[in-house]
Amino acid sequence: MTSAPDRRRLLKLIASAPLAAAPLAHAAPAQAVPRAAPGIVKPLPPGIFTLRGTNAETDFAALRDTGPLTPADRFFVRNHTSTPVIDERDWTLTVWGSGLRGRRPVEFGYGQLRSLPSVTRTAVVECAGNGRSLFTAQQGETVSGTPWTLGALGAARWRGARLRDVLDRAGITASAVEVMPRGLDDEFISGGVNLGRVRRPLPVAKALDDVILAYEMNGEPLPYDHGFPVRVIVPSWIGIASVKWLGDIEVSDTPLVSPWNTQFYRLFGAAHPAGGSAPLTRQTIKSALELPFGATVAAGVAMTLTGRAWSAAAPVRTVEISTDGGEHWRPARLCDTPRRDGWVRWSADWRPRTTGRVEILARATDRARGVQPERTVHNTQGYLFDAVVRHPVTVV
Ligand SMILES: Nc1nc2c(c(=O)[nH]1)N[C@H]1C(S)=C(S)[C@@H](COP(=O)(O)O)O[C@H]1N2
Ligand SMILES: [Mo]
Repeated sequence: MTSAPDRRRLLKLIASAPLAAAPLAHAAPAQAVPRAAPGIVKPLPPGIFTLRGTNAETDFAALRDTGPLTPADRFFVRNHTSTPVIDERDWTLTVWGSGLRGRRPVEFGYGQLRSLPSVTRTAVVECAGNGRSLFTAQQGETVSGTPWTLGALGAARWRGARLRDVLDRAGITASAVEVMPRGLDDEFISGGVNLGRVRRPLPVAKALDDVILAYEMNGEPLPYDHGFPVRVIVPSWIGIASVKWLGDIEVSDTPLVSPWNTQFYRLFGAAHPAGGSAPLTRQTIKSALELPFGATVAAGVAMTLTGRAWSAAAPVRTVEISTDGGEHWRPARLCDTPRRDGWVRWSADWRPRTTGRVEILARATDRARGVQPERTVHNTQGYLFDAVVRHPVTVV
């Protein structure tokens, strides 16, 4: 297998050859490069990823030997369509709309963006639907959408320009209320309807607070699948806010809508307001074992259970575990200093005594006094699963 930079160069050659005059190469970079999912550029080895349509979920057990940051080659991919291969020399960001002085659009080149003061920050990107399959597996409920287990997230160190600096330079006015970043990937067709390119409004208060226009992930240029050349990172918010392959940002003095804040990414169902909840913003609290579901372990042999816990509201405070289906609980050791927008690794020793099927549970609390509930209130699209997961293990 060739190294990452070689692959990138190769892909660029393939992508730019037939479309030399086009500003963006949307041609599938496929053929010459082996890959396992339609539209994803990087290799997706079994044992590290589970393929789910146009997406790839990280197998949680594959994080066991990784540190606090998820290596780019193990980071989950959530693509509405497919990864576009874009040449940074052809890339520009257009900022436009009624919320700019004189309503004049302003453009930024890649070099220009990189020459702005940079910020570096560790943040989790987690899909709002992470854990969705557990609504069915654990609560017997029907939900629509990609049936993720718990691996639709990753933590990385992102470096980029502050969105605030870009908006200031573009001439954002005091009357702007929302901004809407939009991706350069293909238009998304859902149920035969063209919903246009991925885009979702972001209130100005959040946009001016801690949002980054990232060009680096874990000290390297962004990989193609994670938004090269530039993506939005919205710390602590659901993954859809962190628009990849950023092409333009509308700045508006009136509220904006897109399918991603109207028909998707709100809570619908019996327990929610008629017509749906407000658009989702922050992610929730979860913990997960670095062990496959249904793993087999040996009776009488001491082992160390490991996992991770994370919360978007506040740093994790405690993780407790139960190895008998929830009857007895004990504290797990936290292996990292808990911080907001990151996860904490935890471990606990266990010597399984009796053979048979058991459920291991891990329950996190955070410093905002959040605790994982026993059940998550159902919503039809299966967002924000936060219940304690009953992780099946067979002792032999
Ligand atoms: N342009 C664009 N941005 C996007 C998406 C997409 O399909 N296109 N998917 C979103 C969703 S739903 C998630 S969860 C995250 C996933 O980021 P990752 O693929 O880098 O893990 O990207 C978000 N940004
Ligand atoms: Mo997502």
